[in-house]
Amino acid sequence: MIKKHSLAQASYDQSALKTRILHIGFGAFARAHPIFYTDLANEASGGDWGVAVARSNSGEALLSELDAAGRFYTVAEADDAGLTARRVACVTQTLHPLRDGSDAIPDLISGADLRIISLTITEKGYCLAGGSLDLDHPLVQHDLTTPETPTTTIGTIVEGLQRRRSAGRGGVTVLTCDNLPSNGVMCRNAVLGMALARDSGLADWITETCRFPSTMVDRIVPALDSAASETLRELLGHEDPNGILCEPFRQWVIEDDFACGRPDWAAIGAEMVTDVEPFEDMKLRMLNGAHSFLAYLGALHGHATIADCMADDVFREAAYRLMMTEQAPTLSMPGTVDLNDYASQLIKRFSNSKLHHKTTQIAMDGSQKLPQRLLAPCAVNLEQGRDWSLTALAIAGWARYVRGTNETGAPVPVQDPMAGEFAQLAAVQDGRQYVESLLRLDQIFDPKLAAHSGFRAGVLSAYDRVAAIGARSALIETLVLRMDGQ
Ligand code: CS2
Repeated sequence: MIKKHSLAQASYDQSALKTRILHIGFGAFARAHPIFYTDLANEASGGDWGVAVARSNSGEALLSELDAAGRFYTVAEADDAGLTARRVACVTQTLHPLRDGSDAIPDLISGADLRIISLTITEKGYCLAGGSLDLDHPLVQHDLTTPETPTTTIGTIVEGLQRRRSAGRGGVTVLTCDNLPSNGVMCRNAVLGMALARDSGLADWITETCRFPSTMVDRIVPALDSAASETLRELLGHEDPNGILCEPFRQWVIEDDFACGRPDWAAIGAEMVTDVEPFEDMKLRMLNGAHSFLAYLGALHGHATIADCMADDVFREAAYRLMMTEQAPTLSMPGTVDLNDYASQLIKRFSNSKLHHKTTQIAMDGSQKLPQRLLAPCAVNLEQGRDWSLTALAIAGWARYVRGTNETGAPVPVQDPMAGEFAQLAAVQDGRQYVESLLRLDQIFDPKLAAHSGFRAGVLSAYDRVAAIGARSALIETLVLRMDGQ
């Protein structure tokens, strides 16, 4: 039974909106964050900001279901105080290349109404290698050979911008909402890398007319599970396959650099700033870093969700210590930000028992996440002679997790672009040899860091402890050693 709840409806007219934003990647996070902000901004400040939503790989049927529901879906915010829900009304159109043809998205990009292309395509969607577009990536090569039928999001955007330029229109803003460091720069590098490989005139036009602001996006939005679907059904009286259940907290820090306007997101709490980087690093290290730490070590121990980890004193204390002693000291924040408050707030958010945020969901794509979440702060700590023993356990936990089983021997899902490589190594190696092989994967480990003798020794010994006594005992051992050393 839902304890206390409310359900709000938009008071603006959906049919009066224009398709000013194309959002690619209509997954759980997008529905509860950037699109939700646009709905609230329309409500607060008016405007005609409609959003066309697109998916590229899976989810074709979900988009058709959204059309059938009048393009309304529900965002429900849940915590112990109850449930507050809103029907989002700003979606004007849905697009899927398999359903609508490969011209649909590029043609929409070339249209006169469009102002912004926003993205939630996950880290791997940018096809980057070392901060530039990976020109050896098979899908990138495909998009360079047959640019009119692109398969990657980056290829689709570049093809759309090419058509826009040919139509004599101005540039747009490409707004990344993914958890990459300097995400605007990374997104720009990917788009310009593809454009340059096609036509330097196109690359120059994009440089002159388009903008790529960086953003820090934050809201915990687990994939919809059956319990969340049931809560929505109870609330609405019918199914909402595109509905989502998330935490009440939301934050969006945006570099205010747009080519041709934006919704009034500031009116409903977005922070428009000139430099997003400190906020991105804070969130990537303290929130996402702690998430990955809990995901690998928690899943190995048998904790199914982040809230389960928080209900375990050892994991909760270790996550807080990781944030405050190994991540916060690597940040330089504006004076108004109190990192201790931030860490305490994160522990509270992680403890929300209404969210069933699976450790195995967060464990996905570790090869794309480890560098910015755990390895970058680790390199700072090594350089500054600071303790990084909890980070070592997180890296060791990842190494142990990608072998594909937890501590009871039960299988855990290893979903990662490098899963094949991990499986090959795990089949024939373990211990020192296995860890050394992982550290040689330079798509994950910067060779300078991997060659650091202190780093190698720390990760090796953490791996030994996790393998020998298990994740939870290894955490206790590390926390006790620290207290002894104080
Ligand atoms: C999580 C993020 O799945 C993950 O890797 O760490 O999705 C996290 O929940 C969001 O970034 C929170 O804003």
